[in-house]
Order: sequence, then C-alpha cells, then structure tokens
Amino acid sequence: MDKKILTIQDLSCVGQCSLTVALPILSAYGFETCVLPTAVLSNHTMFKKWSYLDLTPEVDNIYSTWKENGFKFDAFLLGYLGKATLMSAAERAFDEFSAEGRLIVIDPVFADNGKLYGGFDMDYVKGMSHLVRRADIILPNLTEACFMTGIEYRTSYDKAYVEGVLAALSRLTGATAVVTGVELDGKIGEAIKSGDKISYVMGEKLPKSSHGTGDIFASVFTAEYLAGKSLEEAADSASVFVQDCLRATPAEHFYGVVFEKILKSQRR
Ligand code: PXL
Repeated sequence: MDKKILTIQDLSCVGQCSLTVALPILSAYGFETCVLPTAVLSNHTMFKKWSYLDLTPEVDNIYSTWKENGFKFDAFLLGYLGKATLMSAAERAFDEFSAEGRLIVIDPVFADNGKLYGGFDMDYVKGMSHLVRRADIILPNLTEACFMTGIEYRTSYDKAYVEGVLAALSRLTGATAVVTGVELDGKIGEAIKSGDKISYVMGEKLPKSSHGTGDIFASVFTAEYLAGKSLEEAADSASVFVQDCLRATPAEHFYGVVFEKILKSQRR
C-alpha cells in the first residue's frame, strides 16, 4: 500500500507556505497526504496584519475520532506549530497514530537570519529542542540550529563552525540533521549529519530569498526521501526545486514563490 503522510502545520489562507505548499507537493509525489492544521491564519506573518485561530482546542476531538476510525500514518512531517500546546499534540500523534516503521521529520520553523519569527519566545525554543528528540530527521536552518543548541549565530563562519553545530545537534537529538541555509565558499546548501557521517550538498547562491521556501524544501525533501532517495539526493532535489521556484518568481510577487509553476512543469 502507498504511504500515508500526516503533515502537522498551520493553514495560512494566503501566502504560499506551510499546508498550502505541503499538501500539493506531497500529493503530486503520489503520497496520500493527511493534515492536522495547527492554526488557521488569514495569511502568513510576514504581511503587515494577520488573524490567528489556534486549533489546539479541536485536537482532542480530531484524535478521538481518528482513534475510532483506526487511522495510522507511515510518516509525519511537522512544520510551523505556532504554540507549545501543539508540541504535545504532535507527541500524542506519534504515540497514538504511528504505523510500523514510521518516519518522523521535524522542521522546527521558529526563526531565520539570526532572529525568532514574530510570536515566538525562548520557551518555544526550549519546547522545540525537546520535541526534536522524537525525530528521525530534523531540518533546521542555521539560525534554528543555533537557538536549539545555544551556539552563537554567526553570519561569517567556516566548516569547523558548521560541524560544531552538527555535533551539538547530534548530542541534543540523535536524529539525522539536515541543516539548511549553510553558506560556504560562495555557495549555499545543506550540511548533513547522519550517525558519524557528515556530507554537504551545496549549490548556487541566488541573489534573492523568499518566504515559504523552507516549507517547500521540507516537503520536497520528505517526498523524495520517502520515495527511496538518499539524504543527499533528497536534499539536492529539494534545493534545486527551491532555486527553480525563486528563478520563476517575478520581483513584484513579494510574499512567496510561484512553486505551482515548477510543480506543474515537473508533472507534464
Ligand atoms: O514559512 C514558515 C511559516 C509558516 N507559517 C506561518 C509563518 C511562517 C513564517 O513566518 O508566519 C504562519
């Protein structure tokens, strides 16, 4: 039977991030994609204003019904949870709805460029640092990796610094770590630590970045990995996908990337 994935992240009604990218991407890869929306927002938090409905109060209801229906999932992909209450909800999902041999992928999603996203604090970081211990694979960007390990975030660094961060993540979680947004020798990419093995998947650094690309990376990476690719191959495909999205996005489209165009061209 085909794999069934549960992705746990917010539904930002406008903004090409979290569930509105994970659902189409994972589905396009042919996986049955189920969702636990953590919150419903009018749009993501990079716009000037947003509304926010926390869905924590609905989790019990959803879970008890899932239990009665006997649902189990082969993989979990976690993104923006928004509130610490959703971390315990995620743990409950792992405990109660895991199929045998299930995979847990956690993208911590709380910071970038050295700063926490709006609405997050150090308690959230602490909670996430605990939750990632449940993961098989974690996908932090360098900022999140630094927050979780207590290592000082730098904008200029060398391989030794990156490998120090990887080692600290290993001590924290034991999970395979795929650290995104690592810049070395004028290139950008991922530093990966799986057991004792460290590898790098580096590509061209484009002169722009955009909101939502981390969520796209996580979705493509998870789909490719579940489809049987190696960590490095999955990271490379996900990076190339994100780069193609960035290239296809017109400058005036400021709040996300036109991933739909890339997904469509791959499905033709
Ligand atoms: O792309 C990460 C993300 C997801 N969901 C919401 C966000 C962000 C980043 O800011 O605001 C609501």
